[in-house]
Parts: sequence; structure tokens; C-alpha cells
Amino acid sequence: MKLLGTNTSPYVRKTRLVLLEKRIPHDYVIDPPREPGSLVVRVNPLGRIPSLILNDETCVFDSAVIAEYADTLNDKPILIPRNDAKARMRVKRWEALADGIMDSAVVVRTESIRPAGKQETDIILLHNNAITRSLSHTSEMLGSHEWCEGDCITLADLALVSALIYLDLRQAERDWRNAHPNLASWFVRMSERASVRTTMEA
Ligand SMILES: N[C@@H](CCC(=O)N[C@@H](CS)C(=O)NCC(=O)O)C(=O)O
Repeated sequence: MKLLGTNTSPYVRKTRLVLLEKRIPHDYVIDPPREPGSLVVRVNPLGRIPSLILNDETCVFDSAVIAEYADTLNDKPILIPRNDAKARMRVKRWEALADGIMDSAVVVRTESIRPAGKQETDIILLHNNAITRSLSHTSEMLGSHEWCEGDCITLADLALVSALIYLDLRQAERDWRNAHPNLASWFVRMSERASVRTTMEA
């Protein structure tokens, strides 16, 4: 299978982390969807990344669907609990929270690079406030636990670390580490994982 993406996209990072953690063989192909000749628009009508092309040429999108599909391919490790409905819901809710932080950060980024007079400052504020609230919520939920959900790594951890790496990239001025020291120490541990390091390198 082939994963189309770019190194800056947080949604792509999340799916790369899933494939790497589960050791699912794949080719990672950098393919910015807006560049002429991009394969993305030919395989995914939405023209978005990540797009995962299976060996039978089926295209899987978006990142939540890719993560869920990949998780069914083996159980080493199981990243989305299978039998405990509440635990499964909580992992998917963590993912929704992390994806929502990414969504808001993308909106803020898109607005911020428009010419000063054309920026929608109220939209920027709305989304920055959503990120701030979500980080507080995240920090409270994590508490002093080692993992976001249960006693081992899940999709929740992979989604959250992807959102935080994107915040560091696009909102370096946001001092979330001082505001939430528990998130900061969890992040340090996550950053040491081989999968995360691989996505930071290339
Ligand atoms: N909800 C989607 C969001 C994917 C998304 O919006 N990706 C962005 C890149 S971060 C994209 O492909 N945008 C289209 C473009 O850049 O032209 C997912 O989780 O996969």
C-alpha cells in the first residue's frame, strides 16, 4: 500500500504513526495535493491528504478511516479497543478532540497567512479559544496517567502527539508546555518513540 501525504500535515502524521506502530509495510510518498501532476486528486475526489492507496487500488480516506482500517490489519498493538464499547468510544473521542485541535490550527494558519487587512480576526480568535479550551480538557483528562486511555498506547496518543507537533510547527508562540506540565512530560516520552522520531526526520 501507498500513503500519499506531506510532512507538515498533522492528519498525515497520525496515519503514518499508526502504520509505523503496527509495522504495516507501506510506501510513504510525498505528494502535495495542489501541485501539478499530484496523484491525490486522481485517487481522492476530495483532493486531500492523507490518502491511502491499497494494493487493489482502493483509495482510503480520511485519516480516521485510514487509522481504523489499518488497526484491523493486525493486533500488534490494538490501537482502538475492540470489545469494550466505552473504551472504544473514549479512544475515538480523544481522536476527535485531537483532530478538532488540528482543524482549528489549520483554520488559524490559513487566516494568518492572508494579507493583514483580509484576515478574519474573529475567526482566528474563535479557533484559538477552541484550541486553548481543548488543551485544558486534554490536560485534565490525561492527569498523571502514562497513556491517554487505559494502560497502553492507543490511537488517542498518536492523534494527540500529531496535534501537538502541528501546534509547535504553526503556533510556536503558544506556551502549552508551561500551561500544562503533565502534557509536556507525556509529550517528551512520546517524542522518544521510534515512530514519532521517524515522522520528525522525513
Ligand atoms: N479530516 C481530514 C482532513 C484532511 C485535510 O484537510 N488535509 C489537508 C492537509 S493538512 C489537505 O489535504 N488539504 C487540501 C490541500 O491542501 O489542498 C482527515 O482527517 O484526513
